[in-house]
Amino acid sequence: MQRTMQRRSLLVSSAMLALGVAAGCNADARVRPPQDTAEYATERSSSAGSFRVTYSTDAPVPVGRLHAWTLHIAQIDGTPVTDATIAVDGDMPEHRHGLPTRPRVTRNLGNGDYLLEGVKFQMGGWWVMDFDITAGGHTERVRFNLQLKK
Ligand SMILES: [Cu+2]
Repeated sequence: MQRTMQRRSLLVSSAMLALGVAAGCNADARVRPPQDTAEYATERSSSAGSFRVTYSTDAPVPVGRLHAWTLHIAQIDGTPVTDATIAVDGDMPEHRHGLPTRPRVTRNLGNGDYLLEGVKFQMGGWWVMDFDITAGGHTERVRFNLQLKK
């Protein structure tokens, strides 16, 4: 009886290990990094096309160091969006983990510029940064892809 249970738990942990390895090896086609270089642009349109968002930060984007981003948010015609509320979330889809910090917009710099502080990427590889931007009574998401060198 005891022996059977031990064997069963061994099988379960082997299966879990195999799953973990598969995830780490990018075996899941749904989470492959985008191949199109346009997906890595620093200027992107939001999900429903209302906002055009640009970020600027240190170049190259640092790994393992706290740094800040400046976001510029405009309407499609270029008019700055000066009263946006911005939520941010960063993620490594292949690794199923997020950022080690909780970056947030700490200052409205005016003219559509916003200061994002507390960004830290703990490793190189493919990252996504999602911003949920609320202005004019609706919210749209913009996603930036980054390929960071270790
Ligand atoms: Cu990772």
